[in-house]
Amino acid sequence: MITLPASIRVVNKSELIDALHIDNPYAHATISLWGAHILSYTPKHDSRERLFLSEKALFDGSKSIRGGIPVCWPWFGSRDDELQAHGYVRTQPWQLLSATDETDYTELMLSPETTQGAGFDGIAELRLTIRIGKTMHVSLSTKNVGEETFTYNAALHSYFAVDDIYHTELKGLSGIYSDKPLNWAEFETPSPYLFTGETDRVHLNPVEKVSIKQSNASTVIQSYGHDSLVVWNPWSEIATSMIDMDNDGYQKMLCVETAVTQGFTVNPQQTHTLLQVIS
Ligand code: TA6
Repeated sequence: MITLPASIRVVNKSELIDALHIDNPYAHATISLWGAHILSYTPKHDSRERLFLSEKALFDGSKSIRGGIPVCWPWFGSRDDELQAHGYVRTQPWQLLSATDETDYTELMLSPETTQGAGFDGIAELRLTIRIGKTMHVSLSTKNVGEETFTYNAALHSYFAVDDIYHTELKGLSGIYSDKPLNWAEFETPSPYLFTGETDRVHLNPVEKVSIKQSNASTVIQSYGHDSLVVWNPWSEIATSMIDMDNDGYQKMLCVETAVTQGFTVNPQQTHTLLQVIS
């Protein structure tokens, strides 16, 4: 491992999984080296945890960690029965390439053990760059280092913490969305955007700024390089059927995912970056 700056120490999440805990003048954050999975982010100016992490999240390597920010790549959603949903980099070890304390933030750069896997033929270099400061920047860069063009999908599948999903409003989205539970039928985005049941929607309006409004606070999410925002809450019945989610866990979370779902084509030597900024 590289030499760590003063703000970072290694913590053990399980026998298999180490994480990096960052504590700098602006924020606390924890990042699992398994999946480059951000588990928590709390800016110090308001001491409010921005991310939801399931109390029953598994750290045994059997599946992706439930909550935080899973990195979905090189596809989004299910591909076919043989291949795991949301790609294969969220369930592999990542390596820390660099970590530095800068004036306004701590910056880390990570890469997965491999970008090669069944279901993807591209030759790619993948980097996740995270800046922990008064805001958190999460930037996923995909570089084509091969000689053939490839097309990929991806998502920063962020689980945001909410006090109470029944008193949560998502602001900033409009236009048509495709509804997964209703066989991808298209509907107009509701206004106000409130939550009363299972929600699993791909909004093809790549708006840059949305916010999750709760009674006393708002979390602002800015997105760049995306073609969609995905909004997900499993609600009660599905949450109850999940081994890594409390029955009531759905009341404390809302996924707002900065995503490429329509396929982004990357030419040789080109880089495409998906960025989510959380404040
Ligand atoms: O992003 C929404 C979604 O694709 C849902 O359809 C739901 O399955 C969710 O992600 C969680 O997927 P996971 O594979 O992490 O259980």
